[in-house]
Amino acid sequence: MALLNILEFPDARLRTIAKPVTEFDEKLQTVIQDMFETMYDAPGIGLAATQVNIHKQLIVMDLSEDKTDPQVFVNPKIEVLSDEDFDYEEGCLSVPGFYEKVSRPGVINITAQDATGASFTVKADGLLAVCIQHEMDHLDGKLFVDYLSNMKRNRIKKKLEKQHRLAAS
Ligand code: GNR
Ligand code: NI
Repeated sequence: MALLNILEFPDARLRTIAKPVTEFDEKLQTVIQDMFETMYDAPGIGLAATQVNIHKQLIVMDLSEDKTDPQVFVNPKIEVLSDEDFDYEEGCLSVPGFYEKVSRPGVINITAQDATGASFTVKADGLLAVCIQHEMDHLDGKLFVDYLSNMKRNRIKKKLEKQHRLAAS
């Protein structure tokens, strides 16, 4: 097991488009284990491989109160089921310390593969719908700050850049 380094905005590597997972091998199982360890340690409720500089379509998540419900989504696709948008105050381990309201489709179907490659479909609303869409954005090189005004995003960028400068010196 290993803790992985989480990239932070505005790191350009967070803009990389993830490629589909094709091999459901031992190496994939190790990456999944390391991603869970990193997510629980952070702590966070989800983690996309992009955030740990692995550019594969791979997401781990645990939305349970007691951290007993690990979920893996490989090569996820979503279908929007409702025109109704849902607003949620989002945060991100790659944008530490900042929370802003984001509006996303409220009800979706997720089709993905599990760690063994088996396909499944789940209907999602509420936090699960928010989280999977937030994580799938990471796989497309997108961050929740991209939904904010240029002014808000730039303010966050300057603050994090300053923090990174201080941490490096
Ligand atoms: O831990 C996280 N919490 C969170 C809260 C509201 C909306 C989305 C999230 S995901 C985030 C972890 C993360 O950055 N995943 O990419
Ligand atoms: Ni995130």
